[in-house]
Amino acid sequence: MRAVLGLGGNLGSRIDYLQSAVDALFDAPGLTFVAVSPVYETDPVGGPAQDPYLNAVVIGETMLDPRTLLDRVHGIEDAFGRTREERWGPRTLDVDLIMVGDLRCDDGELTLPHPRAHERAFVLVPWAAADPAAELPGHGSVAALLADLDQSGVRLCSDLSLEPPD
Ligand code: PH2
Ligand code: MG
Ligand code: MG
Repeated sequence: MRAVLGLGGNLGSRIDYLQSAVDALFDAPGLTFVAVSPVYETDPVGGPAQDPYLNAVVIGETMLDPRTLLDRVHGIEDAFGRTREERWGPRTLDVDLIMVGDLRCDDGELTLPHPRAHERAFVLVPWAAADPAAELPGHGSVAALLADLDQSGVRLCSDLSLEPPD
């Protein structure tokens, strides 16, 4: 199954947190690297007044249960100093499961596909850059979703990039 993960952070050395997340995500069996997007600086969406984010998307192939992936994601967020802080507030590192194949689930702990991905330019712009043919289950093509979204808060950082995992 194709697994798409969104990466974001707006505290500390933002690019280093994102690179650490890419490395750690693929550092255990069961998730194989496919692609990583360019890096974007983005205006914060929701929450209190806060600094701009860096956002990117990373794509893998997996046979893992999404709950196993979610445990891995939480372990990585914890390892990089994230506490369960204010909803939509500032954070060093946020890793979100955007989709895992065509799986649907909604059990309070995990919702797939991500319930707000279809309206978030800071997810869809990097995703489309990494995979121009991307489809979001239940919502159609990412390129078509983007055609209806304001992308003015999402700026390509041509001086920054993420390496494939080591
Ligand atoms: N994440 C949030 C809330 N707001 N805004 C931007 N630009 N980027 C994010 O990753 C982000 C956000 C909660 O996860
Ligand atoms: Mg998030
Ligand atoms: Mg999150």
